[in-house]
Amino acid sequence: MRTETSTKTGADLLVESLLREDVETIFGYPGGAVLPIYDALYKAKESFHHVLSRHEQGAVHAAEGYARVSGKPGVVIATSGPGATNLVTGITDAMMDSLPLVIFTGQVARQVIGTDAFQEADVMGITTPITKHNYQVQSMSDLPRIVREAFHIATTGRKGPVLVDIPKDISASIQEGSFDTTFDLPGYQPTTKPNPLQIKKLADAISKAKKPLLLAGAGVLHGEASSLLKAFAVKHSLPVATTLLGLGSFPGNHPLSLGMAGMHGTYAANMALYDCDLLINIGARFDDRLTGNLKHFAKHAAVAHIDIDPAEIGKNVNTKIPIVADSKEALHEMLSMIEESPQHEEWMKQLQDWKKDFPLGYKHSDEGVSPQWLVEAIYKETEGRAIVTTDVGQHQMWAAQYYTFSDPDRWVTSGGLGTMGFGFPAAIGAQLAKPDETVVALVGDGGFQMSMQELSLLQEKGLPVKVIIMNNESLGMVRQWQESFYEERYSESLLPVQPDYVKLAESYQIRGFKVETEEELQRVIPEVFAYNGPVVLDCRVLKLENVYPMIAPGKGIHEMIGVKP
Ligand SMILES: Cc1ncc(C[n+]2csc(CCOP(=O)(O)OP(=O)(O)O)c2C)c(N)n1
Repeated sequence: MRTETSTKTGADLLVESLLREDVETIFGYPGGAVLPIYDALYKAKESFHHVLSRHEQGAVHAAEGYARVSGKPGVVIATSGPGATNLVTGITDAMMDSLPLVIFTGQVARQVIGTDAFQEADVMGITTPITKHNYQVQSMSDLPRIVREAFHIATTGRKGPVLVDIPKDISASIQEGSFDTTFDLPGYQPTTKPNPLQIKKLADAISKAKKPLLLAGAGVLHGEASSLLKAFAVKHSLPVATTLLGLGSFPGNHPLSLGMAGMHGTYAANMALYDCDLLINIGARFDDRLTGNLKHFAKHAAVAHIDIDPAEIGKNVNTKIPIVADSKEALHEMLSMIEESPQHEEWMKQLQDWKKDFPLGYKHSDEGVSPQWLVEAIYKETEGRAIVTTDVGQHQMWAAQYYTFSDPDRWVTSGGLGTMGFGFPAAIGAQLAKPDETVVALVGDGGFQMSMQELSLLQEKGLPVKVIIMNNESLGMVRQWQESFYEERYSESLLPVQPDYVKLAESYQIRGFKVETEEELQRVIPEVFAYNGPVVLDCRVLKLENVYPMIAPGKGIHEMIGVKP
């Protein structure tokens, strides 16, 4: 809380507010309604690193990647009308995956709002259902408080995107404004500490369980609770399955890990979810891609659900032990209050057998690069330590299956919304947040073509992102569903006409490679990672390979197809 008075423009006040929030990096794109803001940023350019995306959707996905790996809020600026509407997919993506963003949109001047003024869009109406909260600033003196509130709301409780719409007359007006950030949000008081009585109930359930299972979701990562999760699992010898977004919250190579659960999860993880008698969900949403047909999901289990968002508890799955809390606080209490471990030797033996008898696997082919092998080659070359971002589709699932994440915050994917075009700009944000880390954007040929204009940023900023296109000349996941459920009618899912990605990369002064065989890949991959700069690798893979195991739509979690001993 600070109160100072001086003569400033609204845009100056905004810039000052951003400095007070320790913002260093801003992703954005200018336009008429944000000209005063960009002018103020120009004057403060020593203080910020502004990243000029080539499309506003690129800016918001980059901000998501930045937020995901840094833990800090991603900040985005776009102009009114088309600038703001271009953000919509990314904002929805951040909302679904609980990523903290603060987005500033320009708006037409207050006196013309509602007149269909040039580049006017009802950003408040459009973004109300896709933001955690949104504001339209009505008075310059409110601006510092609103910015403070926006950062507070985005980064506390269940994190998410908050939008601040700023009419141009407010950003342009010069006033004697006071810098007052005092706020009071009585209706917004997220519960972070667990109720000890509920932890006691959980302790009791654990002591009696014969088939206990921990399910770790993205909430473990958002709560920075990975090391506590590991300590708790090890203390009681509890097996752990992770969701797609929870990968890395528990080491994938740990003996207690069952790997990823869900539509393309491992046999062991899915059967454990089917058969367990106590399911302890920490920070997962029980979404349909995880549960399959709810009729069969954890049907023999008492369910405990730990979530910072009370609205998630009991939403999809009946919950016996609800615990509203931050994952770190909850695990902390669980570690100190729960002493008695379950007697579950038989269960552990069963799980080991499932792991051993039904591992993930694929057959090599002489006809080209196996996509799974490509992921394994990237894993080996980066020693499992890269930050990996993906688009959505087959490559995303193979990355989740074959790149074993052992550390938190190295996996950046679009889980809830499933947004093609996410992976490449998200990698740019991740690389900006972690300049010294190896960042791989593993993308599909379909998804990459939705955001490849951001190659300009690799060139301009010299970011050493390794873009690896898993190129199956198709919208692979759509093609797979058409093969499996639509009698091979490949309606608009094949992409035989492709750009020359090597020339495309070279036109941005980026190194480009193309490989078509595993031999070539083996030769090129060390070069890709040894090179201290951006690379685009067009890797042609088998066109008809499918992702397995799979739970077909409408089926139960135990009804996987493509499981081979
Ligand atoms: C923006 C958007 N449009 C459409 C879809 C539907 N969709 C899901 S996966 C997929 C295919 C993706 O193809 P590609 O990027 O080449 O990846 P692949 O599945 O081949 O690995 C499509 C079209 C989507 N997820 N996102």
